[in-house]
Order: sequence, then C-alpha cells, then structure tokens
Amino acid sequence: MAPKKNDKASIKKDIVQHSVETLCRNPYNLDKLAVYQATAYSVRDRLLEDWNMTQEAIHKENPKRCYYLSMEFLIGRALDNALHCLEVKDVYKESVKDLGFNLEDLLQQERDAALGNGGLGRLAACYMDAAATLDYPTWGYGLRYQYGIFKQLINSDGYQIEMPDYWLDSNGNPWEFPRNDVRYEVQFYGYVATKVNEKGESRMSWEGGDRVQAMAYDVPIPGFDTKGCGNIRLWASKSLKTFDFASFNDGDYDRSVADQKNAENLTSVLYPNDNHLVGKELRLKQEYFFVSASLQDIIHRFKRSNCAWKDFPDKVAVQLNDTHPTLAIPELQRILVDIEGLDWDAAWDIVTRVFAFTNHTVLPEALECWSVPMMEHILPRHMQIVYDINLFFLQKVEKMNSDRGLLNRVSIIEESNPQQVRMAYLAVVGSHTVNGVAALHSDLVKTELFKDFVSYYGPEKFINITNGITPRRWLYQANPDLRDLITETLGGNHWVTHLDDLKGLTKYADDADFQAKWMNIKLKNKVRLASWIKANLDITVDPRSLFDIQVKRIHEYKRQFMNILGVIYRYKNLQLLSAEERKDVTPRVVIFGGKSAPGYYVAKMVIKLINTVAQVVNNDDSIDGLLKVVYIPDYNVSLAEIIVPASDISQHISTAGTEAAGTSNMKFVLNGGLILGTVDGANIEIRDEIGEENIFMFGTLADKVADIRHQQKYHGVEIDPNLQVVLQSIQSGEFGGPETASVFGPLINTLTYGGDYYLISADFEKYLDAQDKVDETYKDTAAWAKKSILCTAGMGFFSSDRATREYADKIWNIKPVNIKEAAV
Ligand code: 6GP
Repeated sequence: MAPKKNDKASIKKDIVQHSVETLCRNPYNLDKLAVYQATAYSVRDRLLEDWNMTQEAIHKENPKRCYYLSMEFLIGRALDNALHCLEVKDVYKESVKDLGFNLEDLLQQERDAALGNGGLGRLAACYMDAAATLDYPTWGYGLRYQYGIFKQLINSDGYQIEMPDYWLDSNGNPWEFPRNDVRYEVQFYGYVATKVNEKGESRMSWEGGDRVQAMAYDVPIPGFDTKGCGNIRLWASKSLKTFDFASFNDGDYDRSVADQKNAENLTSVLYPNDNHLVGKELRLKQEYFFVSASLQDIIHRFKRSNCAWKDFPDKVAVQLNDTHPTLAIPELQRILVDIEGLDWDAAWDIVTRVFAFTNHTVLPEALECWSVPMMEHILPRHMQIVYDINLFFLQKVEKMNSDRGLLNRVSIIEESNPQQVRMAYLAVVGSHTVNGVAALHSDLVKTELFKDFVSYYGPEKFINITNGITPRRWLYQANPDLRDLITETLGGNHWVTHLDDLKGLTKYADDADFQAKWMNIKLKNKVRLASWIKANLDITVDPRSLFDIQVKRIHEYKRQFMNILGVIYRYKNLQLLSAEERKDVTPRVVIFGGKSAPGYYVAKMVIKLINTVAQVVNNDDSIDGLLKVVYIPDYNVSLAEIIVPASDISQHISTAGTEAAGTSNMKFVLNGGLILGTVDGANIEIRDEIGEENIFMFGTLADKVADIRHQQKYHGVEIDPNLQVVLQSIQSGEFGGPETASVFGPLINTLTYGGDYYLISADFEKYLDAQDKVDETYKDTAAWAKKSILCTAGMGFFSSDRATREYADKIWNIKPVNIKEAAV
C-alpha cells in the first residue's frame, strides 16, 4: 500500500472520505463532532503505518521486550498529541479550515481516555510516550474499562456528585484497533485436581469453574521525532456463550443474555479509588483477568520465537505497576509447573528473573491485602501456589535467622481473621528488583515498608527511579507559546527529546527582554484559564492576580484542607485592612480541582468546605476582588493542559513522608510555575535541581513526623492560635450559616479528637509564613521572572525519557530497536 501523503489536498480527501464511508455522513451536513471523528480516523490511518512498521521491526529483530502491566492508563486526548508527533498539525489546521472548521474547536470534541485515577495511571501514560519516543520494544497492557473515572459535578450546595463516564459512547473510538483474532479464555472458581500426564508424572490441575473471554484492543502510542509507534493492549471481557437458546426457548429472555452481560461486566468499570484499597470480589477478578490474558499473550508471542523456557527471562521483562498485577507471579509459576511441566525450582528461577515491581505509596490504607477465603474461592490453585511460595521463602529466611517475630513479619500470609495475602510482600518475593518513585520514598521503602526484606535480600534489590513526565504533552503541546520561545531561543527543538537542553535558558534568566517575553506568555496562559473559568463557572478573575493552584486527587494526606484553612485566614485578614493597607496586597486567585473517591467522607467534606468558602469570598465586595476562590469541577488530563501553564504558584503540601513522588509538581515547574511545597516526594529533588532560592519550602521534616504524632497521642493536639481563629469562624457559621457550620463538625474533629494525623496544626504557622514570602516575592516582577525561567531551565532531569531509560538500563535490560533499518 502506498504511504499516506501529507499534503493538504490528500488530507482533505481523506477526511471527506472517512466522513462518507466510515461515518456515513453527507459531506454537506457535517458537524464538529463528525469532522473531529473523520479527522481522527485519517490521523489513525497515518499512525497505523508507523505502528505496523514498528511491530515488523521488533518482530524481525526479536530483541528482549518489556511489558508494562498497569491496571490504569490515564491517557487523555489523543488527536492533538498524534498531530504533533506526526508533525502534521499545521497542514491539518489548514485542511480543516478549508472544510470550514477550526482545528482547535475540533480538538475539544474528543473525550478523554480516563482509564485511571491519578498519579499512577498518568505516570504509566507518560512512560508509554517515552518508550515509543525512544524506540524501546515496550508494550503496555491494561484493561479497557467501558466506564473510566467518573465525571465530577459540583451541585449548588457545593457537594461532589458522581456521574458515569461512558467514554465509549455511540460515537465509537477512533483510537483503538479491535483485535477480533486475539482472544484468550480466563478461568475463575472451580477446584484443584491431581492428574497424571503422558510421562506418568502427577501434576496439579485447575478444573471446572467459569470461563470468560478476553479480547484485545490496541491503542497506538505515537513517538516523537521517530517513525516508531508504541502500543497499549487493553483487554475487554466477553462472554464465551453469546446466547442461551435453551432459556430463550423456555421464554426466559433475561437469562438467555445474562451470561453475556455478566461476563462483560467484568471490565465495565474502573474502581475510583486512588491510594486506597477496597477489597471487592469484582476487583480481584479484574486483576486476575488482566494478568491471565496478558501472560497468555506474552507467552504466545514468546513461543513464536522458538526459544526454550530457560531463555524466557532473556526475552521478557515484566514491570508490575504497583501491586495490582501481582497475581502475574503465581500465575506464571502455575503455567510453568502445571501446564508446561517444569519443576518448581526451575519455574521459580524463571519467574523471579522476569518480574520487577514499582511501589507507589507507603500509605497503609493503600497496601493491597486479599482475604484468603476469597482467593481460595476465586483462584483455588493460585492460593495453593502462594502458600508454597511463602513456605519456601520462610524456610530460607529461617535458615538465616530463626527469629519468630521476623518470620511473622515477612510472611506473605498475615495471620489475621480471616487470613490475608499481603500482595506487596508477594510482589517483593517474586521480583528481582523493587523500586520506589522518588529518592525520599525509595528510602522509606527500604527503611520502613520493606525493611525486613532488605535485611534478608540485601539493599541492592531495592532501588530508586525518580518519576518523570513527558515534555511532549506537558510543554510542547500544552504551552505552544512557551514552546516556540524556547525553540527559538535554543535554536531548534532538540530539547523536546533531550530535556537537559533547557539548561541553555539559564543565561537568559537576567535578560530583561527575555523576562518580558517569558512573563507575557505566562499572562497569556492565565488569560486563557480566566476565560475558561468565566465561560464555564461564571466567575470573573483578574489574570494579573497571582494564580495559586492545587489540583490533584482530594486526599487528607495531600492537605487541601490546610490550603482552604489558609484561604480563610487570608480572607479574615483582608477584612481587617484599611484601604491604604490594601494597596500593598498581592491579589490572589486560589484555584482547586480534583476528585474524591465516592466513599471518602472526609475528602468530600473538604470539597464542600472549599465551595462554601468560595461562595462567600467571591460575593464579598468589601475585599475589592483581592481574593477569589475557584473550584474547577471534573479535573482531568485535558483540563490540566489548560491549568498547568497558567500557574504562578502551585501547592504540593503533603505531610512529609506521605506523597511518594508527585508528578504534577514537575509539570508546573516545567512550565515556569513556582512551587509552594513540603519537604516531601519529588519536591526535594526538584529543589536540588532548580536551586532552593527558586522554591518555597516549609514544614515538618519526614523524620520528625512520627515524634509529633506520638506527642499528640499522649498530650493531645495543641491547636495553632491562628488556626484556632479560622476554625472558630467556620464553627460560628461565617461560611454558609449555622446549619452549614454543623456539617463541618466532623471535618474539624479530624484536627482535634482524631489527633491531627496529617499535622495541619503543627505546620500551619510555617505554611502561612511561606505564603507571606510568596506574596512578597511576587511584588518584584523581575525577580519572579528570573525564578520562573530558572525553574524551567532546571527541569531536564524530570523527563520521562530519563526515567524510562533508567528502567530500561537498570531493570529491564532492553535496548532500543532500530526501526528504520530493521524495517527495510
Ligand atoms: C501515586 C503517588 O501517590 C504519587 O505520589 C506518585 O507520584 C504516583 O503514584 C506515581 O508514582 N500513587 C497512586 O496513585 C496509587 O494509587 C497505589 O498508589
């Protein structure tokens, strides 16, 4: 087939052709949605050429490959990204213009692929972008949820309301290729029997139970400045029986389709919890369905390469994105021993050379445990295998150290009632390498979370790979004016794939002309966000105010509560100032965004408080517009692309030791936004890279947190006096009246009776001081501009290209494929 041509006439012809032939539309009756879709199909055709070439190149070279197993991929929109990667955005803009449409309008028609909750899922998407850009033979595997993360509405009372996100609506999804021919069976329930094989050996066999089918959908992931195109293979569950004729003939119409519905329900919805486990049976089934289908596919591909099992670890690396895919460990062991007939030790040697595990949190409520009776019921053979893995592991530990306490502590089975399988321990025992996602976090992984395992295995097994973000989406695409200025200043766009080049901006940090251009772009981005806020929320904000942003999942540990308490403090202070004093105040717009897990009561109350405060502050004319509070509903990847470039300050204020890394911190700084943050997660490394004079840091250090909690337990919480004033103003009904005030009682109690676990009171004064410093610094525009430029200049390290390379070199042991040469 002749390759697609990228001149305007060909592109227009392709779009019209898709409108008529794919979408069945009359060319004289096209709306934006139809033209978006036709455009998307035409871009997909172009991607497909690269996709095929890449897969062929990998197939020919047959290198070691890496598979990134993740229950979540928070991809966002695809069209704009693909246009940039294929370097056809300008010609497409012209082409759709000729057809009577504006490309930017068309881009807004696309629904986000929101198959993830937050940081973990977005990180997976950034790594797939980098792997494609760097030509690594890496595929992602995930689930094709029909409903992504819920849509968040804020009702008139300020509460979060959840609506289903049926992103695969009747319009179809141009960004996936259904693979009707790639299907596997996945088994659940049943029992374990002993069977004698042809060689007369007796083997365990998993029998009976239910079966569903997994069908593949491939999502192409374009690389930048390469012909390479990566892939995420998502599994959808299908019924093996399409229709039960017996029931149909008996008149039982519901039952005749029930099987199909039940099977398809399995991958219907993403669990909406971030950093929190909800131990539902359906979730466990999703996890097993996912790893079973993925491993069958990986093994199928491996077998085509005619290698022996002993070579499996030289051909295959599997990265477990947190514990969610950990069942892959007992599943591969089961396949090798029960089906392929390897002996236990040989199989276990292979397993432990294939898997590596990334931990993304030390929060106890997020650590996955599954009850043994539930596992026994759904996966009877896997439960036996987990017991055996544990037994052999504990025997080895005992040889080294027979301390009973130690054996209990490292056991994969927790002796609770009922017993639980500790998935993180299973992941550690079954992997060759375990990594944390920022320096401090990886340290805590070694010294706290897995400390007993470190003393058994030695420290080398536990490494750090600091997270990274893709500069393609998060600067090149989201901030076109800054992109152009950087490209012009550095003399080309080499920096997009070599982010360390940004260092070259350092020498312009003091240049007044450059500063003016730089700050003008920031202002333009703030105007863009202000217009969005006006159009969508009918709130007027002045783009010359300081934009102070905190957007991320709502979680107690992230302390949005502290932020809004600080806003109340600011508001009360403003009320006290004279007209003269007000002249000296830096006007602020405080912007929040983020979803709470539907069942997370305290987080939902924080959302309610923010909205209640916003209502009062925004309608109080007496403060001369010096403070505005905005809650942006339904925060998602596409909104982030508008919000991130518009920040002056963003807040990353988790209690020290709780945020594993954070990745939005990197996005903001990359776009010249300063950070107000705690000494936590990747904030620390960002400080080291950009210089401590360019970041506002405050708060209790991680190694002091436990002491303070201990003190509070015995002596109670001493509430900071400024905080006391703020709490009283809430309790007195200043926000929403006395009835609303009582609604906030339980939230306020988390600071007092609950023991202020997240140290809001302990950090409050330092937080306010840091905020004062921000206000002061912002008054000196040149000093601020310099800091902003140095922020961007220092961010080279945080490219997902660097992070992905580290995974490839230190864990996966894979090399890039030469796509052009191998394809000829
Ligand atoms: C998140 C961490 O909370 C965040 O700090 C980190 O940047 C991100 O992972 C990527 O590494 N963790 C999760 O989203 C999660 O659910 C189980 O962890």
